[in-house]
Amino acid sequence: MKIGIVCYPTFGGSGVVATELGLELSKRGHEIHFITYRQPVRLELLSEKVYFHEVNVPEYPLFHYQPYELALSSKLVDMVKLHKIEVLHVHYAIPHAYAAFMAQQMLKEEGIYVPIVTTLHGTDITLVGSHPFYKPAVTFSINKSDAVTSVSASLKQDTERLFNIKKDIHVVPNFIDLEKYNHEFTDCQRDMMAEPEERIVTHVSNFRDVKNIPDVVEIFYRIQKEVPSKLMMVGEGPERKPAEELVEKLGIKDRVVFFGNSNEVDRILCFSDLFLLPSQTESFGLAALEAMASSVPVVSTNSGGLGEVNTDGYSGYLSDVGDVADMSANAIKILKDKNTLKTFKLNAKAQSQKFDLRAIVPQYEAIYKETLKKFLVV
Ligand code: GMT
Repeated sequence: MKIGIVCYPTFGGSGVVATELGLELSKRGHEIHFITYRQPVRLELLSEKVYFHEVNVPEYPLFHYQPYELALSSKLVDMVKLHKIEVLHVHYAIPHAYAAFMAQQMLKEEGIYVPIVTTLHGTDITLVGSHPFYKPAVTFSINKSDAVTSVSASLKQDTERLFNIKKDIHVVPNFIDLEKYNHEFTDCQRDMMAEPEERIVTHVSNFRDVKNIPDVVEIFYRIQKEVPSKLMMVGEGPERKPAEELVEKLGIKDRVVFFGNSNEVDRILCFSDLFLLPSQTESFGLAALEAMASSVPVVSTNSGGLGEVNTDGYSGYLSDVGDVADMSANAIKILKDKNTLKTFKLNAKAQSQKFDLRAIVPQYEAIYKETLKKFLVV
């Protein structure tokens, strides 16, 4: 099949899922066309089965806002025609589903029919999409998609609660390539980061408000009082600077490392003992899954789809949003005793196996096939 993938090419989870999906689909024999404004960060290798088409938005002084979705729709029309793309899979409703619908209508005028599969990732629904300024357009584009998927049952429920949806939403969870995590780094260079008796606590995100970054620092502050430990903060975003200030204020600067965005998250996870994810909301929590695949237990909130990924008392613990005391106590429980930590590490790894891409990617393939079949009959 020839599949066009539209996504955000940045470090965010939706772009990562879209890129990994495209790469795996190409290994399974499909021809993949990424159509976005920059080469996706995890897309290192282009091949005869993987193409990248850049969407350019020329600057024009009359426009206060440059019309990206217009440029994207036009690019989609051109690419579908040029490469005979059979299915468009758009990740993140705004503005991708909307732009894809416009492209579909333009192509229809020329007798070309291409179905749209839209994957909802979370913030496109819970934070941005439900805002009154966007809601009518998001509702419209979801209902006009030929198939809709969401990354958790919780996100499906949120979508149905917040929007007037007439489509059936298929739940297809985030996934990981477990083989990539079966690395046996002989040396994670752990000793560069911590003393042998210290535990390593890690947080990875885009440092936005929704991640509750001050809670990460506060939880760690309580942990390090009980268990000698270090905190690894990975990622970049608006909450990084306030977090650095808080770390300074709490007098724990020598115990915290801020890495910024990193392409070596797997190495950092390799030497980590615990992952913190105290988010206000999280449709799935890909970062938590990546941690578990590296045998790192997760202390998180129970918001959104996190309970579908992290099992309380097994792969980690779940607490109410903002309950820093409970999350700290849970973290200490895991870290304090060597045997308990070992058990949680094994459990975290076992839990991640439920989300192996070999089990999940065929679900998307089945959706493409089914959608194409229905679409061509109508
Ligand atoms: O986590 C983020 O803020 C980035 C965001 C995105 O859209 O790229 O991630 C969302 O999609 C991921 C992939 O499906 C999910 O694993 C994340 O849980 C989700 N983030 C939120 O719901 C806050």
